[in-house]
Amino acid sequence: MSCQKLLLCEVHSLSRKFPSVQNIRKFSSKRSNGNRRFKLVVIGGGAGGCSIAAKFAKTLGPKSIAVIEPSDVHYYQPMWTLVGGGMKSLADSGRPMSSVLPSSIEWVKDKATEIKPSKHTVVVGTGSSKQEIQYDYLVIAVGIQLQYEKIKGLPQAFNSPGVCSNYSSLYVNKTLQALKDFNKGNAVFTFPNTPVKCAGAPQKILYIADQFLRKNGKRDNAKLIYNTSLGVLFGVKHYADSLWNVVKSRDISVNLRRNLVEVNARDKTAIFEDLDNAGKLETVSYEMLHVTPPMGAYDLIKKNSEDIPDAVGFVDVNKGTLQHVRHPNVFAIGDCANLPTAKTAAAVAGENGILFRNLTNVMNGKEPELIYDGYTSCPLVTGYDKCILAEFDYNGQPLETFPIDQSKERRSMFLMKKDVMPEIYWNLMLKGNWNGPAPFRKLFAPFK
Ligand code: FAD
Ligand code: UQ1
Repeated sequence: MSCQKLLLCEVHSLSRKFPSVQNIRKFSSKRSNGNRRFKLVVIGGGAGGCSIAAKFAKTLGPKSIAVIEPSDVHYYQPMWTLVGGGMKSLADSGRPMSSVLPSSIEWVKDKATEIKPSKHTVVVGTGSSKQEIQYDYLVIAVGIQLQYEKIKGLPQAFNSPGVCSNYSSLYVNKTLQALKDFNKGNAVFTFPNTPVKCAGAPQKILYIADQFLRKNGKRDNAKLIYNTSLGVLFGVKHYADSLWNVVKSRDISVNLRRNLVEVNARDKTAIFEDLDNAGKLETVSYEMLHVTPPMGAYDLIKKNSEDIPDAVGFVDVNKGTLQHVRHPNVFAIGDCANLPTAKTAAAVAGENGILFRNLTNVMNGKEPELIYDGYTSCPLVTGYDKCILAEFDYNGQPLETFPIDQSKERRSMFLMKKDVMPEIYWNLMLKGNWNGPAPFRKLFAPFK
């Protein structure tokens, strides 16, 4: 069955498991009988868009908020690391969009195609179905775009065995299949030469693969290779030191400054450029290839929204207040914002309380008052029962919640990632009631 057909089956089974909220107001941009002006418009119904819409749904009246989001399914993407390793299913990671958006908002089930900040307008749809939606206040939460097509030979190579990627609902099920099919040879894992979401995920699956192959008696026949475009294993030394120990103890080869440029599925080779020697290419044969795709700002922001992006293409916000630097009635949250921190759902949790208070102030004619410290977290899963819980701020300073050394591999942190975090996400964060673990950090501070 093709990846797309598999996905459709998933969507149908999800709708049976999580019935849609009955009274949610949904209109397609093709029908123009709905209200087209809203006090608050949120673009994107992912981690950031859902959680911020939920917060404002509690304070603004009905019909005040519109969420523009084209997808039928909302995915808890952090679970895909575990899906790739066979610890959860893809269906476990998704819920119908209608069941996670607040019931009092208007869901514009379409794609935003242009933002016109000078006219306080978002354009949705294209061609004859194009329509304009007006806002008093705007929150941009569209995430970051996957760009598999920037690698020669992709995405076509995903149709061949052994090529997989935890970063997409289309390809994540191929990871477990590739592990099961593996007999001998190279298992290669990549990290692109672009900003990414969850910078730890490209190596989490490397460690899971190592454990999987050991459990199945195939590790001796395997060479595990981690080729990363970065010059370091992880951006924060406190955790990178521990990860180097993991890599050495598990006999994994790490090559820094290697960027995947081509996949040749016919002869099962991957071609990398050496970022320190211009023009030098290296060909690596693979039995299994896990690709972390290049990523970048969506064209919506980068090309189609005058005065919204920074020079690179992400939404140009104040890194403390999350308010747009030129348009005071526009804010951004999550992966689409040009915040100099690691892009994660944990960062979204740290941001959403700040954004809510600051935008509420602006709505009441006051100045933003809260300042985001860049809090982000990456549960670095290192196998089927271990995890290093990285937590840090804008300066790369550890900002740890628990009164233990979190740079050590721990089973408790693995259980938190696997069993506790999904509950926090679905039941607290998406309902607007989780601003990250700062209160727990304060509670545990005396025990550190
Ligand atoms: P998203 O959640 O991606 O949502 C963006 C939404 O915008 C989507 O629903 C999309 O359909 C919509 N959209 C896009 N374009 C448009 C448009 N033009 N118009 C309207 N809507 C649009 N984070 C962690 O904290 N911990 C982890 O362990 C972790 N592991 C991860 C592992 C993997 C494999 C992956 C892929 C991610 C992981 N993350 C993790 C990162 C986390 O999932 C993201 O950082 C988080 O989802 C960002 O939230 P967001 O709202 O900015 O973007
Ligand atoms: C977190 O708050 C969060 O957002 C919901 C995540 O995203 C899935 C995380 O992975 C982590 C680790 C946190 C931080 C939470 C705690 C309890 C340390």
